[in-house]
Amino acid sequence: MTRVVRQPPAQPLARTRARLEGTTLVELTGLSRDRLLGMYQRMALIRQFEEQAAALYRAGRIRGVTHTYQGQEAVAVGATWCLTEEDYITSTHRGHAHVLAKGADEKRCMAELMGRATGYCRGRGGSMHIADLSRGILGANGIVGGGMGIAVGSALASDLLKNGRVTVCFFGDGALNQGILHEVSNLAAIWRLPCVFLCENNFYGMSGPVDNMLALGPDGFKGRAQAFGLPAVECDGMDVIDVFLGVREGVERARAGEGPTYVFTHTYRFLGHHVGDPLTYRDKEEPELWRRLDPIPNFGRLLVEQGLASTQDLADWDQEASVRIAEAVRYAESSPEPSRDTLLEGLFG
Ligand SMILES: Cc1ncc(C[n+]2csc(CCOP(=O)(O)OP(=O)(O)O)c2C)c(N)n1
Ligand SMILES: [Mg+2]
Repeated sequence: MTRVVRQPPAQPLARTRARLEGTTLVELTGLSRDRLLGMYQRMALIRQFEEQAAALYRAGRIRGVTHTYQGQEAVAVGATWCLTEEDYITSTHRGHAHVLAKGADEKRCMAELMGRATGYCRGRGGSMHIADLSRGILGANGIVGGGMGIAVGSALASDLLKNGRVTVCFFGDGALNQGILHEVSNLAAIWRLPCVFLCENNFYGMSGPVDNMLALGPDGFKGRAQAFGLPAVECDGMDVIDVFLGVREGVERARAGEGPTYVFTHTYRFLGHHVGDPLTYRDKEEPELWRRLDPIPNFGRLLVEQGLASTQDLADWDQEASVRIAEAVRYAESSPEPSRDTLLEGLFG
């Protein structure tokens, strides 16, 4: 197996900075100042949630397996910032961030991770199974590629009901090799369903580097979409604005009845595949290189340069995020475990 040190893009937010020549962030994105600041605040909340989830898992206070998302926050937030509350997402085994970005409550998420009755799935799903249908969150999923059929089913329902809702299907580079992807891409393309296939290429599936796992033609990732006659966009997954602009193209196309789009984001998970991963397959130098592109402080600096926030604001929002997550942990720990008499509830067969 080859072990290459993957070089990150030379400059953080390079694509956004290039687009900002002669304009402002508000003009470039069409987002209000509050929405732009909200991107930073949500990414900070997700980072704190993930740091706490990892610490709690290591301390034995969360059972099962936990996959965290530090480094990839720009993808979840950039993508969901294109959506309305009524739109849908499907998520993955690395899904805490997707659901938090779509507006899930951090207290109920933390309670789910800790197996408590107040969690989104009453403590029965755990880290990989958080759903909140009231916010269009159709579920994280422990099966790689498991969200894809659900996403296209949801897009078909929206198409039949003509309700104008779009579904964003999050999945990893590893899921690009799942058979279901080909089935649903074909169907969604033929029926021009309103969905966006959002690939988070973090360069590894479990312990397998993407170079050893993924056969790509001369057009790289986009070639996969071209095979279905679908348009594709490639984004810097460490740049929340670049992700937002890329996914928005897909969402607009879907809403206009023009069918699905593939969005390939290139991003990086700073930590292991799961908490406790010994990371023997990755060079130690590599995450350090990518940390220079950390999507949160780099976006914070841009907000300050744009005159939208002060460094003190950023520090305050980081602090607020850690207070909210500490409260979420307290809420979860003071919640009861599911009682024995509910053991048979929610079973189908
Ligand atoms: C169908 C299926 N096969 C294998 C697994 C075991 N597994 C869990 S995560 C994972 C790697 C997924 O990689 P990727 O899609 O790139 O997501 P990432 O972990 O990088 O976020 C594998 C193989 C699984 N959960 N489901
Ligand atoms: Mg991956």
